[in-house]
Amino acid sequence: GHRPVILWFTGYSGSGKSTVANALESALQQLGAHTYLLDGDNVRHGLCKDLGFSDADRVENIRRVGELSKLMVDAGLIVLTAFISPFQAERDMVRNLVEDAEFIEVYLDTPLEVCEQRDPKGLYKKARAGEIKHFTGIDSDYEPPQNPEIRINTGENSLDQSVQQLVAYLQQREII
Ligand code: GGZ
Repeated sequence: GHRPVILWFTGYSGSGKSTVANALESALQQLGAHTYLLDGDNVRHGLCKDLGFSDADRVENIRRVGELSKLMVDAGLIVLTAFISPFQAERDMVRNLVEDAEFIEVYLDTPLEVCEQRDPKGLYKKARAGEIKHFTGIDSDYEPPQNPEIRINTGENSLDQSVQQLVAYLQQREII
């Protein structure tokens, strides 16, 4: 069994949010937990397809994802979300939608230089060239979490180590 929670991943593009969240989801499913992973791939083409990357659109994106996550927690799932979610106010808003014990902020504290070096989709290069506007870390803000439950630097830790850190935390909190 497990307790329903939101595992809210936040960090720059290329920081490892989706990679770590996907690997953690597999590990949780192997333990028999019922999970759902929300990210840009399954949200920005549907529920949020009217939204872009202005500050206001990001705020609305996170508001919708937060409300959806709350419903999924009410349904008993472990919800993993992988959005940049650059602003503390919106992350706190989601935290306040659910019980204290049901929100776990996971900060992918991978330095911007490492994310830009990885540049898996070539987006940083385009942002530097001015071909993409309002790119997080280049010409759009990212507010680091003030009090994240978990901090992970994927520049210094392997994927297995990151997943282990999260699984150990969830076991210690008796969530799984
Ligand atoms: C940031 C952008 C932008 C801009 C497109 N700024 O690495 P990716 O490609 O796959 O993940 C990024 C994703 C960010 O969407 P989110 O929904 O997570 O953002 S937020 O939480 O701020 O609403 C990136 C791609 O979309 N992308 N343009 N200008 N990321």
